[in-house]
Amino acid sequence: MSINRRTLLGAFSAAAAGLAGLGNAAMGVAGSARAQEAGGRRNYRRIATEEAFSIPEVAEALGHITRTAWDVPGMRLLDMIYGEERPPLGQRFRSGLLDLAANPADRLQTMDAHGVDMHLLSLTSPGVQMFDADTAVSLARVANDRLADWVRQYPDRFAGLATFAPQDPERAVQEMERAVNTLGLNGFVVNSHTNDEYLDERKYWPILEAAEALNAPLYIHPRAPSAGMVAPFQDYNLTGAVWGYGMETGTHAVRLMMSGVLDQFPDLTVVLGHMGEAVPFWLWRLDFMGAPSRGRANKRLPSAYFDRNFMITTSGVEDPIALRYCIEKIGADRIMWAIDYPYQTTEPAVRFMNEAPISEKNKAAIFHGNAERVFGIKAA
Ligand code: 1DF
Ligand code: MN
Repeated sequence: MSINRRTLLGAFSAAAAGLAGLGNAAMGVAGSARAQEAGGRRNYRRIATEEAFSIPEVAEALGHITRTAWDVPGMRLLDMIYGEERPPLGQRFRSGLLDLAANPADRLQTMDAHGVDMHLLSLTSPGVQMFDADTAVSLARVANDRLADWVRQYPDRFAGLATFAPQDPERAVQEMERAVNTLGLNGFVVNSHTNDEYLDERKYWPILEAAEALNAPLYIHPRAPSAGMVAPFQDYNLTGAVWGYGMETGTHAVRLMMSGVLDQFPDLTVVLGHMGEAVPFWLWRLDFMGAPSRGRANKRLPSAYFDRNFMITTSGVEDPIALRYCIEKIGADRIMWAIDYPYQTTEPAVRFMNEAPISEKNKAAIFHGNAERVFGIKAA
């Protein structure tokens, strides 16, 4: 997708959002609890774009890993959620992750209580990427089938990013094609490295090629840092969302820019969570230090790849100053709202965007218009 088409479509959906807004105001209470806003606040369609789930089969397989592979980065969190003895936080995460499998009404109730219209669902990190290839391939299929069932059952409440097993790129591509062409899912999630390898490696190019050809975004979600970088994150428990996730995933994104791999896939859309995993803050310096004139693998400035190929979401960064920086730096048409359910609570994530000191037009784009355009979600 070219930036021109993107820009045009963006202008179109912003205009459509304005019309929808008038419609809502004129209708008053639209017969749905979601139409009623706390404090009489202006109503937006709210599409949350990094919303996690699991299924019992994957939870069980991750439980097995916690009993057999202690020496792997990020195991502390996995044990909290999937181990036998779970602290209250681990139990809370686990119930949230498995609520769709248990009873979708539970999650819908939380969404309704806070005016969230839709979750764009993805199998929670580390997905199937810690399993042997055969297990990963078969669990990815099961997870995608289950996900497609929920989307089919509640088409105006759930959309979904498909999982695949990078351990076997050829079968990954088959599953990616099935996920879009047969299941109708909206894109893909990959949880950063796989067996300490990154997607710029040539053996993973078919995955990038498939995402581009299917016109389906690839959301690079965090996981704990790869073995080669994890050491200084270990002793203070920094491997997780506190710092390790962002450093790992930001590094993955920078590798895609600096390897030149994106010259092969100019129309690929990559999505980064967590306000862009710090990359937007680094763009000026990346361009200065990483210019192609310094004899590097990238043909273009890092920011040229970032502008052409990347979108970001607000997951887990409810900071209005960071949001305003990103709007100014990369543009509101490249930012999408997210909660990161169940790891973040819904109410503050909604309030953050409700109260963000930004224009109504930008708010509509970030709350729903950009997600509709980028993930092919039917406008409400
Ligand atoms: C956490 C955060 C866990 C995120 C996640 O998946 C996750 C956490 C295991 O708080 O431990 O996806 N996150 O995206 O920030
Ligand atoms: Mn997340």
